Amino acid sequence: MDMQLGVSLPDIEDAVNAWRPDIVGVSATFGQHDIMVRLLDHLFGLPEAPMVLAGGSLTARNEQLLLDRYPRLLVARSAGEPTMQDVLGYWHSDLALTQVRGLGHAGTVRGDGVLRIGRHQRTATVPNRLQTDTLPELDLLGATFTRRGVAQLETSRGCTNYCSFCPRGHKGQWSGAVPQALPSILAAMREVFDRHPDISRTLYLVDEEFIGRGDDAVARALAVADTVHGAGFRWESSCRVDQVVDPARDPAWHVQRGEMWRGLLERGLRRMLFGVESGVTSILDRFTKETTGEQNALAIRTLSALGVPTRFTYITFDHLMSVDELRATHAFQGRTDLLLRPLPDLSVEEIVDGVHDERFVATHATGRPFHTAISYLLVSMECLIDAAYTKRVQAAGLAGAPRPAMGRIDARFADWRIGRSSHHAQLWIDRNFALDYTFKSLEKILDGPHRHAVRGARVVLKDAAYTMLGHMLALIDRYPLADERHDEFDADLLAVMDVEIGRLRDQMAGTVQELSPRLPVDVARVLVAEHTRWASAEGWRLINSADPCGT
Ligand code: B12
Ligand code: SF4
Repeated sequence: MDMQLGVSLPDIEDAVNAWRPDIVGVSATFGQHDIMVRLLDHLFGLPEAPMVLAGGSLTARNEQLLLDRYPRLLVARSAGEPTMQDVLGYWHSDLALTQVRGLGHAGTVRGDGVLRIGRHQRTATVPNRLQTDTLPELDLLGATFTRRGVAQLETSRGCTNYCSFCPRGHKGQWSGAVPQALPSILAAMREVFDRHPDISRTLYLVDEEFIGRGDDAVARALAVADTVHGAGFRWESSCRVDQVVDPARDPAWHVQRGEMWRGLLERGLRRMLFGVESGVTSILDRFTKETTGEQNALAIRTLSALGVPTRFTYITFDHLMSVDELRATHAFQGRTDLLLRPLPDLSVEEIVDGVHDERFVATHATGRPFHTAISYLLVSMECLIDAAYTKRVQAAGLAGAPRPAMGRIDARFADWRIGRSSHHAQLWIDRNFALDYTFKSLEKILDGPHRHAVRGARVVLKDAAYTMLGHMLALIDRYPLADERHDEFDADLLAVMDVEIGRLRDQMAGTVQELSPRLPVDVARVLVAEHTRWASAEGWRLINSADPCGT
C-alpha cells in the first residue's frame, strides 16, 4: 500500500485489522517520520501486535530513536531483500534473530523473551555485491502513472565514495553486475507503459552511482544502457564527476570515458546528475568528495563539449565554511569558462585535450556563467544523523536539536554571518520555489522552442539568486566576525532581498507576458496562475518544501 498513491493511515489501519498479518513491513523516507510514528503507535498498541519491520532512508537515520521508542521494532539497515527473506526464516523459527542479515534491534522481539532495552544490537550487513538483481514491485506502476508519477529502477547499489555528509550505513559500497533479470523486468514494465501511451517512455535509474568501478565499468554501463534503450526506453541517472575526469588517470582513460559518454547518449541517456557540491578544493576536502575544484571545472567543460545534458547540484553554504571559501564559491559559480558549446564535429581526443587549453576554451565557451547550470542555487548543508560531517559539527560545539522528520540535526554556523546568510537564502528559495518548480515541471513536458523558452525563464530566477549571493558577501564585509549584531545584519539582508525580489517581479512579469502566448493554452494557464500567486505573495517564510536533491 503506497501512501504516495492516495492510501491514508486509516486505510492501512483498516487493512491490518481486517487481514491480521503476521508481519508488517514499513518503508519511510525523508519527511515521513510523523506518519510512521502514528502507524507504529497503532501497530504496537494492538492487543496482538504483528511483527513490525521498518526500512528506508529515514528509518536508517532514526534507528536509535525508533528502537528507544519501540523496543519490539525490527529495523532493516540495508538492501531489503535478504533481510526480508531472513525475517521470514526468523518468523518460522528457522533462524535466530542474530542470524537475520542487516538488522538493528533492541533484543528479543517476539514477546517470548526478555527485552534488553537500551542495548541496541546490529546484525551483520549483506554486502551489495551479493545482491545484484533487484526486482521492483510492479503492481503499483500503473497507479503511479495514473497520478503522473515516473518509473524508477535500480541497476546497481551503493557508491564508490564516502562523502562526509552522506551517511553510508544502509546504502553501502558500490556493486553492480549487468543485472541478469533486466530484460525481463523491462519487458514487464513495457506492458504497463503500453497501457499508458501518453506517458513518456523514460526510466529514472535511481542508482547512487550509475557507472561504478572495476575494469569492466565502461562495458557494464554501455551494456545496461543498451538493454534499456533496446527495450524502447530513454533514461536518466546520477554519477560522480570522477567518472568523467580523474587526475590519477592517463589520457587514454579519458578518451575511453569520452567515448563512453557519447556511447551512452546514443543509447538513450536523457540526462545525468552530477553532485559537484563545490568548486573550492578546501570545501571538497571537508566534504571528503575526493575531487578538486580543478577536476570539477574540467569535467563540466568536458561534459558540455560532449553534449551530455546534465544537472549539477551544489552546496553553497556549509556550517564549517569561512568567508574566503564563500567568496571562492561565488567566484566559481560565476565562472564563464566552464560551459562550452556542444562540439559534435570534434573527436573525443580533441575535446579531452582541449578542455585543458585556455585558447580552446575561449573559442568554444558559451559565455554563460556556471550557476545557470546548477539545479538549485543557494542551498545549505543538511547535517544528516550519523554522517561524518555531522560529527565534525557536533565536535565543534555547533550541534542543535535533532529533527527526526528529515533525519538530521539543527546546527549553528561557525561564522554567524554565513549562518544568517544561509537562513535568508532558504527564505529566498522558499519564496521562489513553487514558481521555479512550475517552470521545471513545464520543461519536462515540453519540447523544442517551448522548452527552450521555459528554460530561459528559469535562468532569470537563477540570475537573481546568484545576485543575492553577491549582496550577501558585500554585507558580510561590512560586519566584523567578532561583533555579533544579528538583528542589524538580518534587517540589512531583508532590505536587499526586498529590493531584489521587486526587481525580479518586474523582470518576471515581462518574461511571463512574452512566454505565455508562445505556449500551448493549458500550459500557459498553469504558468499564469502560478505566476499570479507568486507575484502577489508578501513577506518571507520558510515552507520546508525545497528539493535540493535535484533528482
Ligand atoms: C528519488 C530520490 C529523491 C526524490 C524522492 C521522490 C520520491 N517520491 O520517490 C526527491 C527529489 C524528493 C529527493 C529528495 C531528497 N533526498 Co533523495 N534520493 C532519491 C534517490 C535518487 C532514489 C530514492 C529511491 O527510490 N531509492 C531506491 C529505494 C529502493 O531505496 P531505499 O528507499 O533506500 O530502500 C532500500 C532500503 O532502504 C531498503 N528498504 C526500504 N524500505 C524498506 C522496508 C522494509 C520493510 C525493508 C526490509 C527494507 C526496506 O530496501 C530498499 C532496497 O535496497 C536516492 C538515491 C538512492 N539510490 O536511494 C536519493 C537519496 C535517498 N536522497 C537523499 C537525500 C539526502 C535527499 C534530501 C534530504 C536532500 C536534501 N538535502 O534535501 C531530500 C529530502 C526529501 C524531502 N522529503 O524533503 C540521500 C540520502 C542520504 C543517505 N545516504 O541516506 C540519497 C541516498 C541520495 C544520496 N546518496 O545522497 N530524493
Ligand atoms: S554524496 Fe553521492 S558521491 Fe558522495 S557518497 Fe553519497 S552517493 Fe556517493
